[in-house]
Amino acid sequence: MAKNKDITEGAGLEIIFVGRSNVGKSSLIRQITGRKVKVGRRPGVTLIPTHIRLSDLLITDMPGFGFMSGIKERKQDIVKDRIVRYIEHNTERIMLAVMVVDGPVFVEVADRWEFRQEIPVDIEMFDFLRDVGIDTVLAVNKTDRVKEEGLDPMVDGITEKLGMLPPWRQWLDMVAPVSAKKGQIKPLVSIIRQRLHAAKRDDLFRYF
Ligand SMILES: Nc1nc2c(ncn2[C@@H]2O[C@H](COP(=O)(O)OP(=O)(O)OP(=O)(O)O)[C@@H](O)[C@H]2O)c(=O)[nH]1
Ligand SMILES: [Mg+2]
Repeated sequence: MAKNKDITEGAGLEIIFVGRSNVGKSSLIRQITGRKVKVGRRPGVTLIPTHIRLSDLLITDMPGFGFMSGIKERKQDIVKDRIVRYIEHNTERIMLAVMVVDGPVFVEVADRWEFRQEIPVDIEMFDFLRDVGIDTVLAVNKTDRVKEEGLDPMVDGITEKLGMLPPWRQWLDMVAPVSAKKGQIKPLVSIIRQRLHAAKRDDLFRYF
């Protein structure tokens, strides 16, 4: 834990990965940076953000929120509160948030929450990030699980839930369909590079 504290020292920029448990945040970070983020033995039990340091840039893997089997509801609230507090505390240096969703199941899960008249936790997080003024990108992961012709309708359904009118391709600068499993991560890497370029940090391209 002390190690984690050290690694953040002097970091001026940060990219955070947020999303429900099991959507593929850690897998994506690994694909993008070629570095493995430390993971706990059991998924969903890690309560603290984990970091990779690339020069003065931090890549942060947030604990997953939402349903986690075997984890009490109260603990889930603690996770959500910690994430919100972490973001509020570090807003200044967070240049980008990547919200990762499990593409093939997102709409179904969101519908279930809405049926119970609850706001899906990832939609709540997406709105929160934008409210605090953090540039937020949506990574629609696990696209390897849909047929090619099913991709556009799937992404349209997801973006619509997040308040972006279809067709989703008009949001190419903030929506990236990816497959961490297949290593198909180009759209997300392009967006990250574009943001780094805008921040005059082309020097960091060598890490991506
Ligand atoms: N089919 C498919 N499976 C994936 C993909 N990305 C990740 N997975 C699988 O999804 C599971 C969860 O991946 P993780 O990277 O651990 O997910 P996470 O979001 O970091 O999960 P937490 O740390 O629990 O919040 C693993 O079994 C991965 O192999 C993908 O693009 N396609
Ligand atoms: Mg993880």
